[in-house]
Amino acid sequence: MRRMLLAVVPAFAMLGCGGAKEDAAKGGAPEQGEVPAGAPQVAEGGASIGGTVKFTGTAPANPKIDMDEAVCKSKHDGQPMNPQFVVNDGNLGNVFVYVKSGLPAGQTYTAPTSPVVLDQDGCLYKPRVFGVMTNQQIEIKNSDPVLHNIKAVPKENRGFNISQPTEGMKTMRTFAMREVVVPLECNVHSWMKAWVGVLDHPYFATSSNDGSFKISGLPAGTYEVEAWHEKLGAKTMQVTVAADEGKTQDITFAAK
Ligand SMILES: [Cu+2]
Repeated sequence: MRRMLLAVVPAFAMLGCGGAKEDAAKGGAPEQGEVPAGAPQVAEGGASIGGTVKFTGTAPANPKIDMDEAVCKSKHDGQPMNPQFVVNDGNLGNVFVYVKSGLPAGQTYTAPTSPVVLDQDGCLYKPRVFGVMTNQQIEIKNSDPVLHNIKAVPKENRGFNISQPTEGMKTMRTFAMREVVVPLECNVHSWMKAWVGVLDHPYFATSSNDGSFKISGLPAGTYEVEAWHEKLGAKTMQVTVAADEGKTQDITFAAK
């Protein structure tokens, strides 16, 4: 079975600048922030499952945030909203899509060496929904000059509770066990919530603001794929891909 570095090499190839070789010489690790949060780096096979997460019906209005932190409020255009529903032209963002079962038995996958960055910015988590591999570093950083307290409340994993009182603080954490999803919350700001899907393989994605998602590097097979949304719950489907097939699999959630 082929083994390839998917995200690192193409990312540098696209840059087309002299920096790529220097970075490669340092071990190929990209600068922080170059790899999208949760992007798998190591993958097998050439098939992909991608498409658009759609939303039908009328999404509930996102709640207004009573943000008393002026420095956070100043980072928002107007009234800060709690982005529970990211709906654009009938497409739904912040849906965690992942392969739930069907991968070859006994196959193990190595976590990327680059961390996934979870930022606290404008008293919101960015990203709000993301994936990480087991034992992959999560870099939790505070971009606000206010106290945040990050608490993980998993069921399978060891939780944590971290205080980050100053701007620029960074703390690294990992989760050892597969768990979809682990809730994260801030004990200072009740509206601050994030969710991380922890998987022992790299086949996951989070839908963008336009609803699009893509899971790449899959071997041929029949997979149980699950899509999870913080308010709408989970949906599972069976998807079969042939070797090197780019399968389009749209997913539809309906208003409750
Ligand atoms: Cu906070």
